[in-house]
Amino acid sequence: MTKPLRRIAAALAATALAALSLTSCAPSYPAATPITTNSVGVQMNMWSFDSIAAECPTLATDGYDWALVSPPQEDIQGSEWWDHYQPVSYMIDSSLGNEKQFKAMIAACNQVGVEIMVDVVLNHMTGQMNGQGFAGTEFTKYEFPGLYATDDFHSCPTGVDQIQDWSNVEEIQQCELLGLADLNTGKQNVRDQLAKFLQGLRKMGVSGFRVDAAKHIAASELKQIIDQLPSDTTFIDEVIGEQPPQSDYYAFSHVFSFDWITQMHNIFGSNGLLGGSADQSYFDMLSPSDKTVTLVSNHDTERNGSGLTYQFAKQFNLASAFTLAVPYGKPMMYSSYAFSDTDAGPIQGPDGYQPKAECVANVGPDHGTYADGEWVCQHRWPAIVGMIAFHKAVGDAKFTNIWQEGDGYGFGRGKLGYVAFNTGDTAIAATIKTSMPAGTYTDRISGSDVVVAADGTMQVNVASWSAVAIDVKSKK
Ligand code: LM2
Ligand code: CA
Repeated sequence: MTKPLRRIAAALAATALAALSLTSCAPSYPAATPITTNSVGVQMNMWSFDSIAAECPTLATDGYDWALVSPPQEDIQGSEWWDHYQPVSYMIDSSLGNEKQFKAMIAACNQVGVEIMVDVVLNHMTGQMNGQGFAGTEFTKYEFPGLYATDDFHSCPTGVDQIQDWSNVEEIQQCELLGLADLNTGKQNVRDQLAKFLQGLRKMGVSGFRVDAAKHIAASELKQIIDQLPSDTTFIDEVIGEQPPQSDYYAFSHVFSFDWITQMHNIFGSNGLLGGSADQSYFDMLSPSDKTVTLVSNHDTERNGSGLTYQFAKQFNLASAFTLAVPYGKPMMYSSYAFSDTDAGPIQGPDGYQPKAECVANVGPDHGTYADGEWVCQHRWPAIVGMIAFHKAVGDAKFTNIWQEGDGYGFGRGKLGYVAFNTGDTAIAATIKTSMPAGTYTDRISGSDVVVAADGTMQVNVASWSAVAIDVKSKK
């Protein structure tokens, strides 16, 4: 090479190198779609990675945009579901599956357009004094090899390890929840370790996170962890109770609405307060719609009596349909397994891993009784699937044409949809005024025809503990 040529070559190489180092400085994260009021998620509680991978085509067909996976990291050994909330390392290996299966799940789901959200336990490690984790990691309560040493954990300012005063934010955040070793998220190295865990998951193709026990982490410290993730990452924080207020977390996260869980339990669990609860002025009193994930139940409320469950099938079914019907929040459905012992996890194989989940036959609220460990598959219940389509068809159209008659309650969503609920024990035959264009529609719940007359009225027969729902996309 001649001198000038060599110089040009060197210059070119330098530019290429600069370009390369520029791109390698920019984080190499796959793109994620932040959740919106139009998207629908589902918590696949304690579903194994292989099972979720197999279910994703069905989830996609049914209109689900994202699925929440139970905590995937190495946990303590045992058969209880709650072992998964006691991390001992950030290796992906537990009864739910290993890292290879985890990645295969993400690929299978992403391929059909279902994004994966992961439940992450950042506040604490295990509460066990010592032991060996699922993948063989040896630990003591405050020593986790390669991750944390004793001074990486909070020492509770009261001198008693456990949280005692649940109105004191400092205690809530710096003392131990249920005796679980409380990470000192005030320390940079601890935050970096947690961020590294999340970055690793995000790089594998995870789109976002449920932050377990988020209220037990100071908002300013959680923000510093979240700031280390790309801005298209979705965060949904678990902030329950009065202190600290959920609003502390709005600037960088969504929150779950525990008020919504309570409300659904009140309305559908007892005796139809339905009317007054479904109007705009009620929603205005709740957390901001755009920041809120609405849900009927989760793995905790399903067990502690505060939320509806598959055992109250018709109520759970209608409450889920209602959550999808209203112009409030970003809905997350719930799917789980049957249990009589609140500690019991799903059935495990001899190697400790869960066998593949299979939905019960005759999936739906009329299934009847379940054997322990059977997969209820609420996410496939016909009314829920029907209302996902309704939810997407009506977008953010406002309430119109409210109808109320005995245990019947209905509302329109602008000119885009109409839904009527019946929480009574007898069917209601009614003529309801809508703003829908005249024509014949398919009821999203029963599949029968519904005719809207030229004046917008429809004659419907709303079955006991059911609903009738039509929308522009179900017009024949
Ligand atoms: C959560 N959100 O803030 C989870 O949604 C909830 O399911 C977790 O509790 C909790 N926070 C901690 O992540 C569950 C379960 C507890 C269980 C913990 C830890 O509801 O019962 O506590 O996971 O596995 C268990 C024992 C408890 C014991 C504790 C520590 O049930 O008696 O406390 O482990 O050894 C002494
Ligand atoms: Ca804490």
